[in-house]
Amino acid sequence: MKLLVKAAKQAQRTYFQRILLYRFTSDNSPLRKGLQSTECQWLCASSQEILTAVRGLVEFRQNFISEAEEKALFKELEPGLRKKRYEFDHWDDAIHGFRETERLQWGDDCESVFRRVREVAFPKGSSLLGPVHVLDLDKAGYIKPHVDSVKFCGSTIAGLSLLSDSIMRLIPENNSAEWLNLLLSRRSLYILRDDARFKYTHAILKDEESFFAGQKVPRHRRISVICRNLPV
Ligand SMILES: O=C(O)CCC(=O)C(=O)O
Repeated sequence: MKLLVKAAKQAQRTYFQRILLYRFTSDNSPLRKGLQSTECQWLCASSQEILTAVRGLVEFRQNFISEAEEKALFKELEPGLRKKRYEFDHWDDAIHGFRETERLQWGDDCESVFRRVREVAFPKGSSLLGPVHVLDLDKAGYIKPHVDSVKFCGSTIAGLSLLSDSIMRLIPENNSAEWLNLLLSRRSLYILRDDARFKYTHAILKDEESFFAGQKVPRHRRISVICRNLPV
């Protein structure tokens, strides 16, 4: 039985590792020191140029789901998540302090949320990756910079944030001196499209680094519910 559980876990890991292709940036990056930034309510960037470059490719919808919908999603997910342990020593150390699952079938309350996500985030008629990916980050968890695999995911990534605010950082792969910070508020939806998804790494910052425009954004346990389309 133990062996079966181990094999199933390994298979799930391999699946998600194929989805995520990791790229790392230096811890000494000047970005961490908060150089001049252009600020608005949910997007903060190192320069006007980079803001212009991602216009239309990074989208954010505050309060995309209601408190009742957040509760409904949590109620469906929590029993399954609770059975798993947070993993802090992943062999490739790419995600730290997480547990994850995927889900194909949802109750009616949740299904209506996904209908709305599909409507606003994905090009009409595009095929979505069947199961929705659910990532539960412990308060001490974080995701290092990576680009999702082009082999398994298409042009668009759309993520709902449950339980906590967090900071997502995007860095252009060809210029690690530039950056964008997205303030992903609880119950919001973010959408990364085309170049923002292919040419920028994205990361979820750890609590200690979680600042937006100079303000601390406490990172608690956070569940993200991520939809992707398939490559064409
Ligand atoms: O938790 C999130 O919203 C981001 C997840 C992520 O980086 C990914 O699945 O590629």
